[in-house]
Amino acid sequence: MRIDIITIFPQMFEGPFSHSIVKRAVDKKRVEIFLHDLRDHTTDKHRSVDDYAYGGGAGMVMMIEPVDRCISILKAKHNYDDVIYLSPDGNLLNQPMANRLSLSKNLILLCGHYKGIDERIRKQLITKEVSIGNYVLSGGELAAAVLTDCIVRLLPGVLSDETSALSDSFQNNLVSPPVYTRPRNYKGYEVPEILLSGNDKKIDEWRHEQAVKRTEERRPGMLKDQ
Ligand code: 6GU
Repeated sequence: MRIDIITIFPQMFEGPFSHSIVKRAVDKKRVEIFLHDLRDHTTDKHRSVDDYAYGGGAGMVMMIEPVDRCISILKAKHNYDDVIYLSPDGNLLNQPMANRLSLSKNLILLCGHYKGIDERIRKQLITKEVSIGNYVLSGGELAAAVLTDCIVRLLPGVLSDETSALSDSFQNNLVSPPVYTRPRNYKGYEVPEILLSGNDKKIDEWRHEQAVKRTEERRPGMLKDQ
């Protein structure tokens, strides 16, 4: 997979993409991630990417021209499955959406800022709008990093069998059961006896029961999210 991210803060991605699973996926060539500084696609000497809103009001608006120029250059070289705009009013990201997006070959992610982006970008250039939750971030960068992580870990060969994405919370409409590691007794807090029994069948049953119980308690509406 190829992911092109258009942003005015390319450095914001250095941390999230140079560690852990995303780094491993890049190293194993399961994904190529390219960061594009929107300011490199401006034509004026101030390299401005935003301007005042027509009709007045507080807040600057991201201009269409640099975005269009950047996207056109990319589209001339690659076919994109989607051009995604990260926006708090987009479709809420969930696991089924991530699963679907992970089947893409090439994606463009556009990070917005300021009061928003010129509506013509959304109408003419964007094919999907994604939000990562009902709260407002300062810009689309952190959301794009979240979306990238969530997609990339699903790509074939990125996770090992033991950490397979199939056993993730949300993948079977169930959250994960509790897990424990050494020591067996920590300051009097014990590990459930069943996990020490060596009976794999019983352990699987227990884990499933716990997952169902937790899902009912914590995510009663989970089935409805699909
Ligand atoms: Cl995608 N962008 C911004 N700015 N805020 C958000 C978001 C995106 N998703 C949730 N909050």
